[in-house]
Amino acid sequence: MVKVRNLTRCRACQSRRLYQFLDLGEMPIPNGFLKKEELKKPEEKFELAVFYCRNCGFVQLTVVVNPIIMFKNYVYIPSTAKVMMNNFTNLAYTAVQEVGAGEKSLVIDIGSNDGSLLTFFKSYGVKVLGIDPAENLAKIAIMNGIPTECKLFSLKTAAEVKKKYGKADIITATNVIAHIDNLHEVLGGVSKLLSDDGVFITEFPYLLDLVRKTEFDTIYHEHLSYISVKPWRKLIERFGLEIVSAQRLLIHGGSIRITHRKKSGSKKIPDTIKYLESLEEHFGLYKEKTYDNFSLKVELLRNELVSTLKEYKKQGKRIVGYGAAAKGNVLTNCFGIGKNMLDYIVDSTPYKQGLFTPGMHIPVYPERKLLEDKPDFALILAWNFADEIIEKQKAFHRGGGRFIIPIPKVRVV
Ligand code: DWN
Repeated sequence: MVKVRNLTRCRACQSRRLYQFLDLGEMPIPNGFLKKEELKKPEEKFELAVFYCRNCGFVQLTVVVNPIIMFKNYVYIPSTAKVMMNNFTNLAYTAVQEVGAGEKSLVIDIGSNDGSLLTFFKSYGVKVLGIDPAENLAKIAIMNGIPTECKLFSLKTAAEVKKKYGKADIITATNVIAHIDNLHEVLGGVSKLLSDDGVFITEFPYLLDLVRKTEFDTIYHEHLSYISVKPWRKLIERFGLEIVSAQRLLIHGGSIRITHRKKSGSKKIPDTIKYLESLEEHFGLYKEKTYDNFSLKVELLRNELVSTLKEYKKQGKRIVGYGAAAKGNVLTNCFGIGKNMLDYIVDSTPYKQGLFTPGMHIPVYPERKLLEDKPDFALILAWNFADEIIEKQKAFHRGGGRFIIPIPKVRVV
């Protein structure tokens, strides 16, 4: 199996005019958690660096790690966060209203994970189908009554699904578009699978938020692309689709929900799209200088966070991590924050507890350890859920425990 390939052309426009602006070093895949007995084995590391496409503005990793390595057995589930479940409730409601879905309607979720989103759709009486390559999660979804095809989505999968289930009235893809290498094939498949009056709704982290809030740790091997509206619009129009609306979301450090329909022939670009594209221009998303400045801001953040942690360690303080997130594994590996600084990490995901983080080999424990052990500080590695976590751990806070939030700036609360 080819484990990794170098990107030579832009994933969106195929241009070779790629400008590398950030190199975070070599590190293991971000959800490559290890069992105790695996710690002694050599760990595969892959380059983590980023290109800006001078032709269309699409931002993407310099290498593509084989998705089978990353997604065959997957430990990320969105259902650990109330914020995500609230977002799914809203997405299902909005989509059903948009197309007036009923019991004859079919909703397909690409990257359906454990079926959480489709469970909300199912409550409207529509037919649902999940498509996801993670065997472990597909099993859970099926057990929860969500029919799921366990495979990667592609033109071939789209043809098979259309033959077996018919066209879809709603196709969703939340936090999966950024993970897809063969975007052209997937968008071709969506276009074939979507009914003429159907909607295709995507949600992905928004490049404008990533750049403005220095969210460098959301750059990892699972996220092949970092997307802004302008290059995305140009790309989807090649597949007979058009954007009908876009909505910025607070989740995952700042995301964007984009609703598409089949091209209606009108050349009119919705005002929200025009506004977002002008905002992207205003913040320099289509200038190389912006990305050079971004790299500098990452260095400043590294110095600020590491010196803060070192100072507390010098004072004899005990610090732990909170949230064994993929982004946390990037931050700890990139900044060299290991067991010398974090005694352990607590996390609510059952599949991660008892394991060790990739690269830094920091042990992961259930959340209850925080109150049992009462360290001085908890570094919130899942900073995108800081409010939810601090609310949940009020007792730790009232007992004198302090939280360190690393992004967008180092803050102690
Ligand atoms: O795209 C992706 C994003 C959406 O999610 C995936 N490729 C991978 C994943 O990235 P992540 O692992 O950085 O996602 P999260 O959801 O930000 O990770 C949060 C972590 O924090 C989870 O392991 C769960 C944990 N958590 C916790 O321990 N207590 C979360 C909450 C809200 C909590 O209260």
